[in-house]
Amino acid sequence: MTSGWRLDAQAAHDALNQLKAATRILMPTHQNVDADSLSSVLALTIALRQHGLEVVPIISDGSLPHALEFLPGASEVLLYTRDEAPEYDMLCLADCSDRTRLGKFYKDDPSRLDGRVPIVNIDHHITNGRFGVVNIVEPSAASATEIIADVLAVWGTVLTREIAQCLLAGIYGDTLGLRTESTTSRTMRTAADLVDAGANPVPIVDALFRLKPKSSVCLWRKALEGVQWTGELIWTELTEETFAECGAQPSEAEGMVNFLAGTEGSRAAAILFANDHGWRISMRSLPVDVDVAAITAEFGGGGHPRAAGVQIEGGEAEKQHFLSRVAELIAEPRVK
Ligand SMILES: [Mn+2]
Repeated sequence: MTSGWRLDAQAAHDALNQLKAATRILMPTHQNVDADSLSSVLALTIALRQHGLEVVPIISDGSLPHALEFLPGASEVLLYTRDEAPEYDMLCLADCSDRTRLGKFYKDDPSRLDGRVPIVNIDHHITNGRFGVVNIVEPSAASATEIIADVLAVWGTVLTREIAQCLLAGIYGDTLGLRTESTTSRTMRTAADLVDAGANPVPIVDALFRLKPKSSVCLWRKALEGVQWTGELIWTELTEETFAECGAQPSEAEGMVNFLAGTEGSRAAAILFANDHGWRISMRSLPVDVDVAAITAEFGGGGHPRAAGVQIEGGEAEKQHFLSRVAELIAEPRVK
């Protein structure tokens, strides 16, 4: 696939000027933090400190997944709610398509994101609400970190080995190791430049795709035992009890939906995470004519054409309605 985007250099300059006006910048991850989110935050934190700014990185819903502990600087990140958020007069968000993506940090006090504290918004989701004073939104970029690599070049940031390692981890995380449809030649060139700057793909591949705790095997076994089909939708459900029985963290289920999405006879895959008000649903598709961003948008969710999510409120009836509606939407057009 060819590369279809070019960074708006003026927006990148504007972002740095905004950030320079702050006394302290708070940089929260999105909820269910993943490699792209945390790597974006860590790379920007190191970069902005290099430019003399005070930055506090914080994980917005309280837990750092074990698989992300290898990232340079990860051990210093605050964990909201274990740690108090400090005073701040600027927010810098990366990889957040909307403000509710900030999970508990948002829910505890939505006024935090009402714009009174200016927001610099860097993202690659097509559904991004452009809620910042500066918005750098490039839906053709494979990851937020791919955009940040270009932003740092405009800023004149010295690309240290630590920054390069974070950025490459973010790109690998969102592209499953340069394997997704979103991966362009540009993504690959950026990845290659990061390796030239000292990034090492080996620990990234090990941490993100190979090493796993025993609890993950327990969780995957239960999830696979529970696999069901609604039409051409393959899905399974995970409850908080299942996570507790296995001693597993929510992040340990992240790869499962990608695994299911490759199943012969399916057109889309879903994992339903039961919570106290319904289900958080993560969806994937392989066929290019199945747009899960559009499908989840019908229920108030969003994301990318091949990877998206949505929260369904209610009980068993709402769940069944969602499943059968999705099955209807993904059904292969029959040739007459
Ligand atoms: Mn991302």
